[in-house]
Amino acid sequence: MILNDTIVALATPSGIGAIGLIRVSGTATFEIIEKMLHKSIKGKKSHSIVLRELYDTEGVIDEVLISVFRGTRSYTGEDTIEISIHGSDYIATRLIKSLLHHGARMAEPGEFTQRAFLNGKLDLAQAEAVADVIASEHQFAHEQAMKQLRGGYSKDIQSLRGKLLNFTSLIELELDFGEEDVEFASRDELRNLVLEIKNRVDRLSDSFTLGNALKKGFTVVLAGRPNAGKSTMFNALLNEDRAIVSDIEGTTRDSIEELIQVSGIRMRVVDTAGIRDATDVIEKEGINRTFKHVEASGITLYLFDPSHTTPREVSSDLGILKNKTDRVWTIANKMDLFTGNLNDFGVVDAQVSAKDANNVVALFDKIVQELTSEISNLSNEIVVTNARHAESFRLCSNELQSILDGIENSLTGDLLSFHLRSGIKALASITGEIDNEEVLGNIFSKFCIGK
Ligand SMILES: Nc1nc2c(ncn2[C@@H]2O[C@H](COP(=O)(O)OP(=O)(O)OP(=O)(O)O)[C@@H](O)[C@H]2O)c(=O)[nH]1
Ligand SMILES: [Mg+2]
Repeated sequence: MILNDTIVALATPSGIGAIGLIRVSGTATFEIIEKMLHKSIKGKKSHSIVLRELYDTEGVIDEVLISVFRGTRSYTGEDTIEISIHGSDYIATRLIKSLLHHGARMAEPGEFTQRAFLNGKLDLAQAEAVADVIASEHQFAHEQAMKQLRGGYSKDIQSLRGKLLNFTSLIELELDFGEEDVEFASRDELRNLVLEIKNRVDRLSDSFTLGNALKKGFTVVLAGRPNAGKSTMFNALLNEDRAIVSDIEGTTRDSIEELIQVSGIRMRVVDTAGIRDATDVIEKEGINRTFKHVEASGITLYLFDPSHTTPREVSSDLGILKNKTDRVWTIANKMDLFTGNLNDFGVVDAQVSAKDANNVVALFDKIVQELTSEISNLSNEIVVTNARHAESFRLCSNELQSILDGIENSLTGDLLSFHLRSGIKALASITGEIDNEEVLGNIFSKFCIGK
């Protein structure tokens, strides 16, 4: 990666728009733009905006606004200008062509952010958060990306690394004393420290399953016997007649899913074929699909009609479902018709009447509450949503476990130090204190051009 050339890219989508934005960054930024101006912008302070006409050999290209960012005060950490043009592909192409002619080159995807990282404006986890902020389509994803952009667990990681490094140097000092039987690093203290750090790292690592599910949309599967009212609840949630509802058992044969938002959390709700011993091949296939969805669900809501289902049937259904997924809630539906006692049915998590949408929203709020409290229990509301980070936390945790086992078995100092260093390296890779070109290239290539 060459840092001393000047890069250019269109930062807005191509096509017609009120405004288009072209970014230029690098040491020759101001030298290049001066060649296209009749009236210089020399002496314009950082963070000022000037109105100018830009020219190529053919004549005027456009009347533009130029935002000036000097030196380290820019996003990339180097001289940058942002040119706001009239949003036309013709103008953008002609302007970029002229910038290239005067010595700039086209930026690679993510290269502006990569420069920000290489110039120390952002750490790697923050740089990745920039891509997540741009990609975020709902409140949860946006919140997590913003937290990470503002530093997220970067500060935590730094402090954990610092503590581990301290111990590593003490242990390595022991090694210098060779034969002499000295112990600068108290093994008890090391054990406590490693336990504390492992606890934190494990919680972050565990939060990925939930964090990733929430980022992509938390899957809620509606399951139960035919006629339990699954499609009715599905329609109530969407507020439209999306799925066919009828009193004929086996109405829904294929699964249908839709996205909804509940208190800032995106949910993928799946209506499924009712579970029974079907003889029809199509219905059988539908029920197979139901089970596949249950297996992949974040939560499965088991709906039953207490007027037409026995406690024994409910408990048998629950046995099957809980075998396939961890989180199953039991929902008594058609409570408008039921006059008996629910006690015999074991734990019932909610009572609803899907037909009049009674208690349905409250039920989904309850799911959100549970997820929110789980997040805060896991790691102070910061969850890991990035697979690369999750893998590094897992690697670090393994090394920490090896240290704990090692202390137990009086492992020699050099081996303890090896595991300490590997653990530190795993943590460091999250914030980018690594010098692996390939990893870096891979991360930034996923960005869009102009960011
Ligand atoms: N009274 C009352 N009827 C309901 C309620 N929920 C659903 N029903 C009725 O129960 C019948 C079955 O509803 P569906 O939503 O089609 O049931 P399902 O679970 O999707 O059934 P399958 O697709 O066959 O598996 C329909 O006649 C609904 O109108 C409710 O809360 N109260
Ligand atoms: Mg149905």
